[in-house]
Amino acid sequence: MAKKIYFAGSIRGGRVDAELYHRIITYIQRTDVVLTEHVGMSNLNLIEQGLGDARIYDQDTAWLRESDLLIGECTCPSLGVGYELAYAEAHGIPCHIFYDRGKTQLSAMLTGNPYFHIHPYEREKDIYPLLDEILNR
Ligand code: 6IA
Repeated sequence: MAKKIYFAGSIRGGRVDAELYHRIITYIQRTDVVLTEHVGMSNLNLIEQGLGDARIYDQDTAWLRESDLLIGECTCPSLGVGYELAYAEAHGIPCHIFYDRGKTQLSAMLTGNPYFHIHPYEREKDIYPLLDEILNR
């Protein structure tokens, strides 16, 4: 059965990796359901966000609680993604974290926590076979 995946990636933390998020989401969608497809959209209207923040928080935390797995791309630091990871841990949802080891040093609050499955990568193409394993393909 298709798994429900919560994909986490930076929004207000910066959109430098938005296209990478989109490619990862598309890859996951070959077999599974991504609840947070918008994270990979290139045309997110950040200006419109202000009014809807309470709704965004309620929706995202509800999606987190119903997800089977969180997959995060954490090269671009994001407070929201950090919060989602802690929220997922508190609800017992398995978390897989990817980051480009040549571009960033991940926070010790993630690397120091054995709850998280952490996958540093050197090239984007290294991500996809790991996703196959994580998704039991
Ligand atoms: O602190 P950040 O904004 O970088 O946090 C990013 C994380 O928070 C993502 O993994 C999302 O799941 C969540 N998040 C932050 N902003 C939004 C959002 N904004 N919509 C949904 N999830 C969000 C509204 C965009 C809208 C104009 C389409």
